[in-house]
Amino acid sequence: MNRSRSIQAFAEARRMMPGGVNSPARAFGAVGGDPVFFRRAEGAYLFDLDGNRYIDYIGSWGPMILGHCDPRVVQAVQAAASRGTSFGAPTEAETELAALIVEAVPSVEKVRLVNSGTEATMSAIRLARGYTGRDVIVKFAGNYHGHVDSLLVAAGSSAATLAVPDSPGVTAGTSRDTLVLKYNDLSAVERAFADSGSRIAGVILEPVVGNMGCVLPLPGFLEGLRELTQRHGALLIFDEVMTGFRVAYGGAQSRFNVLPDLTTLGKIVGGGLPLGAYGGRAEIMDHVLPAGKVFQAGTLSGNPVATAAGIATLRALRDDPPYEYLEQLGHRLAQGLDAAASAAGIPHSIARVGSMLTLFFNPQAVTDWEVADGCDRQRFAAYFHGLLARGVYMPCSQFEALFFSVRHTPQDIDQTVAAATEVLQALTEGGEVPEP
Ligand code: KE4
Repeated sequence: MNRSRSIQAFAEARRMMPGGVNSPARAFGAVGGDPVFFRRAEGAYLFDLDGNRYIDYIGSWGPMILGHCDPRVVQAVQAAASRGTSFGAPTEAETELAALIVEAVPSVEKVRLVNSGTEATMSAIRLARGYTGRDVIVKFAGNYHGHVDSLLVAAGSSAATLAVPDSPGVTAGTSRDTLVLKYNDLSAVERAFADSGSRIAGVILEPVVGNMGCVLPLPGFLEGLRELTQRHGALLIFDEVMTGFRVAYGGAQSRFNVLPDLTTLGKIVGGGLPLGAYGGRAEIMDHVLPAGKVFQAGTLSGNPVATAAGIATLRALRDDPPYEYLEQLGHRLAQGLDAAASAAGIPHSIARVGSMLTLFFNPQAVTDWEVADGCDRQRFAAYFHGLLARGVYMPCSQFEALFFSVRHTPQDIDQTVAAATEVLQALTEGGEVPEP
């Protein structure tokens, strides 16, 4: 497959931007080679600078659940932009999007719109500390919550991929108030509360992890965290930036029926434009300035064009819920990949919730970062490139979940499984995957 224009573009990009990208997750750091540059996208497909078509399983790392260029979203964005791209003053669209979020997410009574998932989680932990008057935040290894200084400790996603769990520039003072525990290990959380419960402001987690690859909460884990935080007066924070509107219209909290005190959102809620949000019970959210004293602000927060994309996306998901269809596609893909890996005799495991899925090159079911870290990264890289050469664009890291959209078809899934079967077979036969 000729990708010469992407190679040229990457060389040019590297001269202008660190690593040639604006986010390390895109840099192919974990799989090697040059990232593909895209010119356009449509539905389930991406088209690169050389005109190659790919079935897209990244979906912009989650936002594109309706597929690329959904006409309802494009039309809403064009109309909003023609009325003005930013006022720095209140608009009714913000109230409308807030109302959609409040209606959809069971634990949210009030919400603040921001510009990214990172801003949402950064603000949520500041609010938890401001509301409780306590300092310590508990997080879990392999959970990624954006590039918030105090949470960039044993992070997942590209931090784990690039083996930089702690980043230079994050001071000891900043991470001193962060306690990192093992995901799915409730007894470790019980011990932490027994030791320092009166200092813990909040517990933040991905209720279904995407940033170790897809890792599910073990039965009782979410319920146990809810009970422990309640008992010790700490806030339970579900980082639903990835799972919000993905695993269910009401997010993981509605799928697992565990209600947190605060919820962070991003990705789908902005319909592919820069938008995040954090919300929770009104009596907590009313501590946020100007209603309360916890400072948080943003020039483009609630931006008219981004809110238009978010409103169009949530209305589409609310009025014609695609989750049953996504469940069927997810089952088909998981079955197909499992059969392909088994036929090739490749040790593996698969985890899936709805349209979030990961094929782990690890026979042990992945329940936490220690297990995830034992995956065969090299074999994953060869699998990734084998599929890429066959027009299938998987997440470029073992430690990311794949996503698909309502525009993917059973035929796309079958084409993906056929390519994976060929690649995995070649991997066991000689380790080299021939160009198609
Ligand atoms: P953003 O600041 O990237 O919008 O959101 C940060 C974030 C917060 N919480 C969760 C659970 C997330 O998954 C993310 C961002 N996810 C990564 C991919 N796993 C974004 C990709 C990237 O960094 O380029």
